[in-house]
Amino acid sequence: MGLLEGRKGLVFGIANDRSIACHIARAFDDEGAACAFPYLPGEKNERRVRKAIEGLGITNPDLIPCDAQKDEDLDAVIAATKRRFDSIDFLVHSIAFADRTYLKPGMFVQTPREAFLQALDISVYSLIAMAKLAKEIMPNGGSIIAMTYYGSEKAIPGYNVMGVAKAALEATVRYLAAELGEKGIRVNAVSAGPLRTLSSMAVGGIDEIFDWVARKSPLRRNIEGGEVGKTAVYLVSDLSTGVTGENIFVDAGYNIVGL
Ligand code: 0WD
Repeated sequence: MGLLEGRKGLVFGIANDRSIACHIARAFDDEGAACAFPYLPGEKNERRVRKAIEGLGITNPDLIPCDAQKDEDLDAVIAATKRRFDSIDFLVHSIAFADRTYLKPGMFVQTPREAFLQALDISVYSLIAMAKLAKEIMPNGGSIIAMTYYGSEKAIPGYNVMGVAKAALEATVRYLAAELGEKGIRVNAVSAGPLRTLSSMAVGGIDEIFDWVARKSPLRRNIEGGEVGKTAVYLVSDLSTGVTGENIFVDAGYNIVGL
């Protein structure tokens, strides 16, 4: 029997088969969980998302269009989820966005207000909005997971406004964990090492980051998506019932080294 047998929930953020959310969905499916998948609306996007999920062997996936900047879309996701599952046990927030013009070394200081607000809205505020709605359909408690990166703590060339967003996201995880704990809802972040996805390719200088991690991390390599998936399983399963408000690094140990 799988570690997540009988559990059901939402996985936000599959864009294609490389998405971290896709690795998480695969690991959840392997452990017996049932997932529904909100995705960024658009015909082309839907085709890619469907293909990625069907590639996991999940036929007829529950796809729910949702632009995380729109409250009405988030409301619709919860309504559809209630119809489908009645209640849920987990929610994975694996979405982020920033205008790539400003994700280049030397461009942080140029970040316009609009790009800043958009990055923080999609990458951070959406977690608060999702948690507010999800708690209504988590009567038995549950687990919420957000994806973050070390650029929240240290200045990583090119990560720029996204680093600011991740710092805010990590603080948001702690405040949500503190407030929702009495409802039995745990909220944690997973800080993944770099992975080649649509989002990470937008970060100028990403190839140098991969090379550096492979040379300098304690494990002397980059991580694999499946390793994030396994940690997400841990955070949703009963193996982690005493864990909330944490930021768990899955980064081959890179964050512990000084040089
Ligand atoms: O190295 C990496 N890839 C790392 C990613 C290291 C550590 C953390 N992360 C984080 C990202 O910051 C993000 O929070 O993991 C999360 C998932 O990112 P990903 O899997 O690397 O990227 P991707 O496959 O592009 O998925 C992110 C998706 C979007 O993709 P695109 O490429 O279409 O922008 O977030 C979704 C969208 O599917 N997204 C939205 N969803 C709903 N509403 C929105 C939106 N407004 N904007 C973006």
